[in-house]
Amino acid sequence: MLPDPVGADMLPRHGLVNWLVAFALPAAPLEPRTWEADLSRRALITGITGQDGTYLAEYLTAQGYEVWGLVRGQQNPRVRQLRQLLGEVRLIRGDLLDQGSLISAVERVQPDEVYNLAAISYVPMSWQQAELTGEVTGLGVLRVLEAIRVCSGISASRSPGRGQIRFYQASSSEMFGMVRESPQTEQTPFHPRSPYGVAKAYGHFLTQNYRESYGMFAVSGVLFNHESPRRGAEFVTRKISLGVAKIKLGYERQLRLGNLSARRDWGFAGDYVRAMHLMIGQDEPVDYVVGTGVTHSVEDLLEQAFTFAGLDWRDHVVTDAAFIRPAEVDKLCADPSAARESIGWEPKITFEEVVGMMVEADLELLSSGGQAEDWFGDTW
Ligand code: NDP
Ligand code: GDR
Repeated sequence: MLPDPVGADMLPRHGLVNWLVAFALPAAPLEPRTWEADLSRRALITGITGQDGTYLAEYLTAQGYEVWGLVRGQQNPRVRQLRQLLGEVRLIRGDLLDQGSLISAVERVQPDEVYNLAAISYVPMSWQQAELTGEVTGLGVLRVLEAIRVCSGISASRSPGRGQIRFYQASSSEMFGMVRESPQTEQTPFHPRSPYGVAKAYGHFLTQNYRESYGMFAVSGVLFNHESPRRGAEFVTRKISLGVAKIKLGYERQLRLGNLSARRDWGFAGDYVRAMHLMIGQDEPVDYVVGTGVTHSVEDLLEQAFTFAGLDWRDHVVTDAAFIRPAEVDKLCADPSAARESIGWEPKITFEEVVGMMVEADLELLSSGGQAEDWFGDTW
């Protein structure tokens, strides 16, 4: 292995050996591993520094996996936080914009499972940087699938073997957009309403296409909104939980928001990473819709969060046209019955519980002198 040029602050709290940052190595043939029989499975997670990446890494580590995470950039500031959360995860450099880096990562890690969670995931940003969103959130899926295909020696005339690398794609309810029916199922057609939704639809169909073209074990989870205290500060749930904490502690008086009547099916991120693992462990690759089946408005969310802290949202919330999107998704609601019946997935944490958890965590964070990750608070 090449020497580690990473600064000392990237070294693990719990030992250098565990915190292995690997680099491109010469090509080595992949050894087939048997999913069912091998207890020490190896997972590669793209997007490990994001909300879901951290929960998934914790979950898989607890299941006995050796977990590797793909990290982009020379000095990614989120690595420090990741280190505090997850001492045992190994990191490898790579970027969804760089095909060679993904091939090197797959060659180096030789994973049994690849979870592609990396994306530009903030919907408003997808209008500001539509081309980049297409490159990362859309074409990035192609590059990860190609890395797996090339490293596994799969082609139109050579099918994957028994110990093939399994692939999970983070698809999104945003693909339903202007919904054709409610609740949404695996059969509901897509009508995306943002460049992000369009890019996700490309990744979704491409995953299906690689399954059908090459026989690869490739599944997509069509996940509805899921939240947690680790949610980025730009998303509405966290913007509200942080806003409540700032108002309660006297740092601010107002919270500026966009469309309060939008409705979403909000769940807890920790529950949703279990669904990812269940989907990748199926006998056959089948896509599922994953959500709670219950929908709430942004106004309901405000009521829940402010009341939790003993406040009335009507005294503090200001609607600001700058946060209204060029095209909105008005209402999303999952029908998760197929996932429940086929893979036994059910959410454990309710909307009320996750909102309470987030407000509590932000009150604690800010009152102990901590800060949320910087977000420069731009409008769409
Ligand atoms: P986050 O925005 O929290 O995380 C996104 C991750 O993608 C970060 O780790 C980020 O890394 C990484 N990333 C961005 N660009 C690149 C790139 N060019 N190369 C490599 N990595 C990159 O998202 P979530 O954890 O919330 O969501 C995970 C996935 O699930 C995303 O694909 C999202 O679109 C999808 N999804 C999420 C839902 C939700 O409600 N959370 C619902 C449905 C789908 P860095 O730290 O370097 O920026
Ligand atoms: P979403 O989540 O777009 O559904 O995408 P977000 O929390 O950004 O918005 C949810 C709804 O709240 C309304 N809203 C606001 N949103 C934000 N961010 N800021 C505001 O001030 C505000 N005011 C009102 C929005 O208009 C919207 O209707 C999330 C992301 O995680 C995607 O990556 C993922 O695919 C989908 O969920 C499922």
